[in-house]
Order: sequence, then structure tokens, then C-alpha cells
Amino acid sequence: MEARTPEEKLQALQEFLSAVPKHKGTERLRMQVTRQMAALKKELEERKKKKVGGGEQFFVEKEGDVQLVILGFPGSGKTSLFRCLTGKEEPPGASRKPAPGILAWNGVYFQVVDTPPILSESSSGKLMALARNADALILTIDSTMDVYLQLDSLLKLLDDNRITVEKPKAIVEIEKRATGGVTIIGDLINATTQDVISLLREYNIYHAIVRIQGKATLDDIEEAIFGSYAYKPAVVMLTKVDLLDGNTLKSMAEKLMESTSLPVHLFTSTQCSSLRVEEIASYIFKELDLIKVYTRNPKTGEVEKRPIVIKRGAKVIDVARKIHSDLYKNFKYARIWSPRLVFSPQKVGRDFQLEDGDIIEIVA
Ligand SMILES: Nc1nc2c(ncn2[C@@H]2O[C@H](COP(=O)(O)OP(=O)(O)OP(=O)(O)O)[C@@H](O)[C@H]2O)c(=O)[nH]1
Ligand SMILES: [Mg+2]
Repeated sequence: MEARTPEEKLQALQEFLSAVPKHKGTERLRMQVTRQMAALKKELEERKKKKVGGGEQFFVEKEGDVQLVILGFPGSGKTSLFRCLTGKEEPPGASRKPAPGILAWNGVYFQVVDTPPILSESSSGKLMALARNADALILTIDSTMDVYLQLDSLLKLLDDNRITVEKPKAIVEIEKRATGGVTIIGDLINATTQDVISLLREYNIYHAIVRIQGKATLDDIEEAIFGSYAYKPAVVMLTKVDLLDGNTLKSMAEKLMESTSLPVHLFTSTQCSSLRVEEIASYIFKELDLIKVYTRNPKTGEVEKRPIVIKRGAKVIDVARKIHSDLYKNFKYARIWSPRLVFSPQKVGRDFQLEDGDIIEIVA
């Protein structure tokens, strides 16, 4: 889990695999490791190939609260959408490298990334790495071309790269910590906390926060240790809708919505106001299970306009940690303002669980 580069990951997996005893009980595990190693090797090979051609900077450093990557086939309207979302001008014509811009929503900063087009399955490695690193995706579908072919191809490509846009029954995140034992936030099925602790111990994980959305089995937790499938919430953007007549568009949109569980939006870049920013942003925010917490300055009583964006289930101490290590180390108590409380402010301890919209003042 600490390995950062593909090279380090490959080496760590190699070492791990040679340490796993070979018997029936470890079969699944060994297969999983072997599969992951194969994927890493492929990634490394592709990278080598690209280097020969003088690799351009492709990776986009995350900034803001949520990174939203636009993906689509050539000329499907990615850059036009990007311009409407961020107000930032990008040079017209075929995009050659990713470009970041900012979309602000309720004080939350979405970093929107325009990308070069998907040209073929074999050349899409870098784009898929970009998608894997993103928090969420927008898939542009050109309404003047075969929309099903585009959507199916995009979804297949993502799936081949172990990226899913369908919300899994359980989403498990394992955050390793230096101390504190194992904390489980969320629900298990057919397993106890002790089972999870034992499982993690098998992988030499002794301190961790295990966050579960939905209900997780032990298998789900084991998958999460390997990070095998990544869930990226996505919206489908049907573009260039000004080029279709009303009835054609209506029946196309209806059929497309029936064929996918993803939200489908209609968009024309001739009118940026056709973008339903509120719906898109709030959907992604909700799917990512994030909340907004507003900090209050104890000296001035002023409430920050820009919220702290944090995972649902976060406690007061998690917010303190996110703001500054000193606030975390010297934490005394916090005061919370919220209409959900019987009275505000309420004085609370480090383990008080926060909700969306809470105002918090930390005293250290
Ligand atoms: N009529 C109309 N034309 C559009 C719309 N969106 C994009 N176009 C045109 O379609 C062409 C491609 O649009 P882009 O936004 O550059 O598409 P892209 O996906 O970024 O293209 P690549 O970077 O080459 O993959 C341009 O000529 C745009 O002017 C739209 O909503 N309506
Ligand atoms: Mg473009």
C-alpha cells in the first residue's frame, strides 16, 4: 500500500507473492496478485514505449476538492464542455494534452480536466491512468454520431482498465495509520469486526481505518486491500444537441436514459447555460459520499465561506487533522453549530461525528 510508483508496486507484489504459501486456501489471493502484476507490467511497457517518442507531461496534479476528468472520442465536444464548465479558454482544434480548470460550486472547488481524445484501445493507457487517478468522470457522447456505440465502447474501455462507473454494493476504503488499531466505520455482512482485524493482520496491517459504504463482506475487504476495482461516479453528457431536431433528440435521450443507470445530461456549447451545474456537482458530491463542514474562527466569529470537504462519517478530530497538525495534536474540544442539534453551539469531543453543513470551531 505504501508503494507509489508502478516499479515499487511490482517489486512489493513480487516479494509478497513469494512469501505466500502455496495451497488451496491462498489460491484466490495468488491469482489476484498475479493479475495485478500483469497489469502493472503492461503499464510499465506502455510507458517505456511512450518515452521513446518523447513523453509529454500527462499526469495532472490534483488541486481543489474533487478532480473531474472529461473523457470522450475525438471531436465529441470535450473542450467545448470544459470551456463552459470552467470559463477557461482552451486553444481550438484537437486537444493534445490534458488541461485543468476550476469549477466552483457552493464553495467546493472541482478541478475539471479536459483531455485528448480516446483514439484506440491500445493507445489509451495514459488516459486510463488519468481516469483512475480522477475522483469522477464526465463522458461526452456526440449526439450526431452513434450514441450507444460511443457509450458502450467507453464503458468497456474503462472496465478493461478495472474502472467501474456502477456503484458497487459496497465501497471499502482502507486508510493505513501509524497507531490506533483497526477502526471500522460502516456495516459488515457475514463477518465480525474480529474477522476483519484478523484478515488485515494476514496482510501485516495492524492500524487502519476501514470505511464501508453499503454492506461489505470479507471478500469486499480483501479486494479493497488490493484496490482492484476503482469506482468513479460518472455522468453522461450528450453533446451538440442544438444540431438535432426536438423530436429526434427527445426520443434519443429517453432511450439512452433507459439503457444506462448513469445520469444523462443534454448539452450544447452554443449555450453554456444549458449546463445543469447544480445537478451534476451535487450528484458527484453525493456519490463520492462527501460532506461540507464550515470552520468558524474562534477569535472573530467569522465563518469561512469555503468549506472543508471530507468523507461522510468523519469526526471532529479528522477535521482538526485536515486543517493543521497542531490543531490535531493540541486538540481540546470543539463547538458545533447546526440546525440538527437541539441547541447550538454544542460543545463536543474529538469523536463527535459531523454532518453536511455543520459549522465547527476547534479549540486547541
Ligand atoms: N453545433 C455545435 N457544435 C459543437 C458543439 N460542441 C462542440 N462543437 C463543435 O465540434 C467540434 C469539436 O468540438 P471540441 O469541443 O473541440 O471537441 P473535443 O472533444 O474537445 O475534440 P478533440 O480534442 O479533438 O477530441 C468543434 O468544431 C466544435 O465547434 C455544440 O454543442 N454544438
Ligand atoms: Mg478537445
